[in-house]
Amino acid sequence: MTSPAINTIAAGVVPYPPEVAERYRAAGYWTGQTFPALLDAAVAAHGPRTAVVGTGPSGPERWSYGELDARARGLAAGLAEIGIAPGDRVVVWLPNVPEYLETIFALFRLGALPVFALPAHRASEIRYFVEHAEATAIVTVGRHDRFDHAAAAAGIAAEVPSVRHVVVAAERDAELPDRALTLAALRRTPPDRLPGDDVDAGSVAFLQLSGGTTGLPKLIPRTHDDYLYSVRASAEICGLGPGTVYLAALPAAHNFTMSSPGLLGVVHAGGTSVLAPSPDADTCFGLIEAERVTLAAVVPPLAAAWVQAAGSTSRDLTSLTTLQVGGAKCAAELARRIPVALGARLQQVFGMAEGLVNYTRDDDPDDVVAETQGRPISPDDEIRVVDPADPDEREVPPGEVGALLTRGPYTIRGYYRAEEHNATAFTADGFYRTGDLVRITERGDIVVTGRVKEQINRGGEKIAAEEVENHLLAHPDVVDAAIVGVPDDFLGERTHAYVIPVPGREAPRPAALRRFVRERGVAAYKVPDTVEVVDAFPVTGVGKTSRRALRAALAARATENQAEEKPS
Ligand code: OOB
Repeated sequence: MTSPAINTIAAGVVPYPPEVAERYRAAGYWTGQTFPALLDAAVAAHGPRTAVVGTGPSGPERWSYGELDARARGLAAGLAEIGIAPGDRVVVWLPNVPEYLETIFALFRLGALPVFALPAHRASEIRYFVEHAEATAIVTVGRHDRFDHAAAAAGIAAEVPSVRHVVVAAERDAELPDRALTLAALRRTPPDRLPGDDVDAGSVAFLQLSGGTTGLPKLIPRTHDDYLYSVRASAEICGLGPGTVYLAALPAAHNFTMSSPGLLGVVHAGGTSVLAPSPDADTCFGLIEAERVTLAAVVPPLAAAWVQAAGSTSRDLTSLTTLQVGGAKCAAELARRIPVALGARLQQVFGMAEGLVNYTRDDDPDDVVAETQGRPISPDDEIRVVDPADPDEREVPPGEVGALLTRGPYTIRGYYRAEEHNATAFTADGFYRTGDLVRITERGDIVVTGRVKEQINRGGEKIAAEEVENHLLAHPDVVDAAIVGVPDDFLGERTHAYVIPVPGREAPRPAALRRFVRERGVAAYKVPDTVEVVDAFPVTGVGKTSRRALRAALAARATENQAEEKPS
């Protein structure tokens, strides 16, 4: 007798229309595979092969697929014992340690949903994820990057009633805040069957973070069916196999690192993932040489730093066959230098946590690889390029720039518990408004030319202007604030804050305002790079005063100034 399949969560999730889901199944995209089944298949086919290499709290680790699975099952048993159940949300706030994979597969084995936080996030962001997802636990590390994650998590747990447990990847209990548990203390002998074995592949597997355009980041519900389709197809496009050695240089929890084809693509292919504790060239070149890494994924500023460092390295990088660059626009000049400097093929990756991922392909001509952001994974990824000024969103003529809308077998139909926002982020017929400006070349490749969304892309790290403005507005001496992206040679963009002080009071100093934002507990990359105190915002010609118009005018002025500063 088979038990009825578990549907993890449904409330707050916009489902795919049944006839669309049926079509994706019939086409063979959605296979019914779940995350536990993905690991089962890897263990069956590649059990003794090395799955993961990295440095955890107790030192260097090297686990086979069999060992990774045994750890995940053991941890799942312990988590079940403390009450983590199918459908529970658990915030995973871990740096690139092997325990990251152990933790997410333990949660998948329980049918519990990881909520992926970035290691750079701080208390204000974590508290929001915990509250919004009504998480029952937080899994984190102790001190990392000069910040006590465990203490911060314990502080949040004490304030948010839904959180019953803080679990820490740490060696000794002595290092822990009160009532926190170590991963090690939770490991048990697992039962033969765990709840995750009965999870419906059509239900939500985890909640991923959006870069965000409004005040607070949105949570993205991805199903087993949709996500694993993108993982398997990505692994195929990128030619992964048991011989693949993948270097995770960016945060493991980012969608690029996780699934494009990333750590999960490697599990599907039976390859090896090497988790880099830091993305810098020194660390990564050392790992490339030591582990004979074949594939790595970076954002453009990192690619530039690696290209620079390659000139003087004594490390042997010859194993590296492909460097993937994505998360932000890769300049064509940088793209052309990558193969020369690193001896590796470039692959551009234009993706988004909401779904759609595009790759340049191995057999694309060099110019296409250098100058485009590739084409979609799936023949059923629907792409519309529309006039952003047209209320009817009519498509622009072929080859012209427009706003990118997309719908397809691994693109969400709505954010989690965000009905109001969904009404503007998605069209009535289910297309996601990406906020990116693109054009499609004659060959069908996508070129990203800009964006219409209120987001700053700081070297791949996404910043919602409004979120940072709200932090500045919390300062008692500030009446108004506007954050703009300023072109930056290294990062692509950095942030500049314009701040209007309360009249009659002494204007706060820029350094004090930056410290104020940092001390509110936000990721360091969101702290404005520069702050300028002004009496009023420059007004546009038409005299519009909406924040959007203001930001556009300020951005234009910043670009002009930069051009003036740099006579060519
Ligand atoms: C990836 O995902 P997110 O969710 O952090 O950010 C998505 C946004 C895109 O809408 C676009 O604005 C920008 O990041 N972006 C790019 C890009 N890749 C992402 N803009 C220009 N060129 C590119 N190659 O960033 C992400 C997810 C999966 C794979 C790769 C990246």
